[in-house]
Amino acid sequence: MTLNLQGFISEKYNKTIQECDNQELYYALLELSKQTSSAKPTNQGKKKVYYISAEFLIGKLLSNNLINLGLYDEVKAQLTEAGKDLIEIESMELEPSLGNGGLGRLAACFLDSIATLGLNGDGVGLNYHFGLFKQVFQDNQQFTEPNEWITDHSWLTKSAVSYQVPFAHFNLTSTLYDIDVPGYKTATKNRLRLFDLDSVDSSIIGQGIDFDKTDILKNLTLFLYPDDSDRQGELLRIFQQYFMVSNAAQLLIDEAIEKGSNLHDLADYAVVQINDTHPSMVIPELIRLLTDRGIDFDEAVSIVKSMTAYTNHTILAEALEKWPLDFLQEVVPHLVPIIEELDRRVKEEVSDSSTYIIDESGRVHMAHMDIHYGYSVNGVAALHTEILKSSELKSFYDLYPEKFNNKTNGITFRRWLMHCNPSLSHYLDSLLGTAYHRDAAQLEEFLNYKEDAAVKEKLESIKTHNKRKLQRFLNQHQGVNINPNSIFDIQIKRLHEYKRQQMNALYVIHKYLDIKAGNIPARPLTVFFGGKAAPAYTIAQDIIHLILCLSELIANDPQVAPHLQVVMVENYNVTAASFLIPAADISEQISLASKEASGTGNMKFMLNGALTLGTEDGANVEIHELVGDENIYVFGQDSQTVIDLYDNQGYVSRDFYEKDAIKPLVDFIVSDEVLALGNAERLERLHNELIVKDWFMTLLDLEDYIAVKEQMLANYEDRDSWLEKVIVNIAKAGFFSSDRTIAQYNEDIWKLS
Ligand code: 26Q
Repeated sequence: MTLNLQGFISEKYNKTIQECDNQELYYALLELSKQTSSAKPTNQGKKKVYYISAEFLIGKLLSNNLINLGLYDEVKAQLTEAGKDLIEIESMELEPSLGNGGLGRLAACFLDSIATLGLNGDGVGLNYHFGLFKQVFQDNQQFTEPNEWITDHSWLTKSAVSYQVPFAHFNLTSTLYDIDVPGYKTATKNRLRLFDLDSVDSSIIGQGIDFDKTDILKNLTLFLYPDDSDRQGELLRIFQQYFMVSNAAQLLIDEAIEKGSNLHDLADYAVVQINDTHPSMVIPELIRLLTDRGIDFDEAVSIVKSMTAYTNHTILAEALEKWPLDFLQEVVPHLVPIIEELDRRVKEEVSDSSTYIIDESGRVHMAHMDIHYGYSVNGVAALHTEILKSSELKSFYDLYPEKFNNKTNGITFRRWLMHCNPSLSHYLDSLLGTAYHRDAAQLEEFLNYKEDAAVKEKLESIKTHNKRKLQRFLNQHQGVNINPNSIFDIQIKRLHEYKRQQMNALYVIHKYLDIKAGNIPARPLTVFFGGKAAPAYTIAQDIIHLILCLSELIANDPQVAPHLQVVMVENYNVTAASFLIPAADISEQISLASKEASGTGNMKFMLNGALTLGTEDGANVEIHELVGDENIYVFGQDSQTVIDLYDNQGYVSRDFYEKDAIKPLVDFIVSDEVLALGNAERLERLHNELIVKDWFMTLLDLEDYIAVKEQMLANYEDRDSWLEKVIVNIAKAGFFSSDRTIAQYNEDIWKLS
């Protein structure tokens, strides 16, 4: 296709490209891209997958859509000719704030792959006006602000679709907005369907992200994961979840009828993938809608059983949702008799009370409903699925072994290579051709260059280029300056104790003290952190506080600052990730073994030529298997040891704390130097937590972590061997393409034609 960008711009603004500012050019490209994808038909296949998710962390769309529509190179060339820079233009776009972390980003990668594989499937979720909060740092602490992302010119297109959603005391009328999802060079397009409520009103937001949680008409789709530390917050989440799934269920029934379904055959037209437990109420809701339309209860149950599939993303008990039946009675009383009947049937058939839907305290276990009344249960990495089968969901595996399957996560290479790292992607194209764009396994051809000095030199210069790009980004966004000649060591992910950012902070303390003692490292090190902490998660806030205090302490210490820098990236999001990941040397994947279901950042780093420093957890295990011992840095206790320690209460953090190598590091958290910069209550709480509880066993792995990290830094100096490892990692990353993951979902679960 030949593109005449100037013609398009003239028609819109009656100006030359050169005369337009970046904002105007952004609007023009948004329109061009929307027009091009709206001209594409949707897939007309009979059966369709509905990927229902509370989160879709899609990131900015302009460049990605241009890439997928095959317009990127042309647009970039024509802009460059007029003296304009696409990166600058893209910075005009506000990042949609429709997700929180891994689960949401996975959903976004999956939409890209579903579209790219030409499968018939849409994402269904909510159109949160402010999404997840915006993180700002002040006084070395995290503060939260509303994150506005919807403007007059946006990717959303209002549709004519609208449904009535019944609640206890009122009905709500929804409005559906669509965002087109063009596949990579495909003839068809897919969609993200986001339901909203016209009456939502941001004027109820007060201080920070506070608002009246009882005013459902005004607050329903304001925020993702509103604070649920009180009863009103929990009720609001039930309102949100039911609004999402009732709309989704009505949509899929309508679309099936349109294509000729008589509802008895609904499962031939629709399959629902339930992304974690947030959309679980879709099961009773579908049963309700089918019985309302004249299908008897038994048949409705069997139809729903053959069309719903559940993905588990966590083994942390606190994340598995359990709603008190009273709460459901208060919000969605019409679902209660259905859930009770589903539970009665389980109790009639099954003797193991640990699998009941409603427990003896009257709480509804959403995952249990999914497993009994869906036909597939999948984990998101091989180890995770094995742990589900052997411990967390063992009683269910005993009942339904045939339902359990693994689908190791993946990432879309369009965003996480072609878009975020064009230098590397073009270089790979020049060496390997472009076949790997559609068949990522072909990246393995890159292994042939393992000993090629010219390739290594080029990889080195690409990395430096990406470090400079990150340097500019951080300078503009946060006013910090970083040293592109240092080693970039990066840990970016939501703040959670099991992810152990605190262990990395203890490493920083170790390094600081070591430099103070006169041990000057061979090369400067920059340690990057990024991630948001849930506002009600106090210890996670304390960890951010410690990192920010350390950052300040080190920056102000002339003896240490030339050799060590700590950067906590503010408001870490997809945009920041796309600058950080291509610049990384070391990928920190240091969760307590058994706790990280998969991780997907680990895959992005590997693809972009960083080496993993990680535990044998989640998909790290599969990375290790693929690249071999030589090309990854593994440390720490394995998952079985950790599971045994939990089972026999064998971990006593104080025993580790008392060790000579550990005590000074932990105590430094409450040293005079750090207390002078921070808040004593936060620092003392964190210090105490590590000594008396340390639920995620930071101190267990700390010494090994420090030793392996030091070894890694030493090995970095052998550039030839390091770059060989980099090549192996990139070459082996093909397995982690979400195209492979989605092909497996389709083959084993969805079975779309
Ligand atoms: C639950 C109850 C109440 C409030 C919130 C929640 C809640 C919210 C979000 C529970 C879980 C989440 C998100 C989980 C998540 O992102 N999990 C990650 O999923 C990735 C994709 O599979 C994995 O790679 C990560 O390992 C996993 O942590």
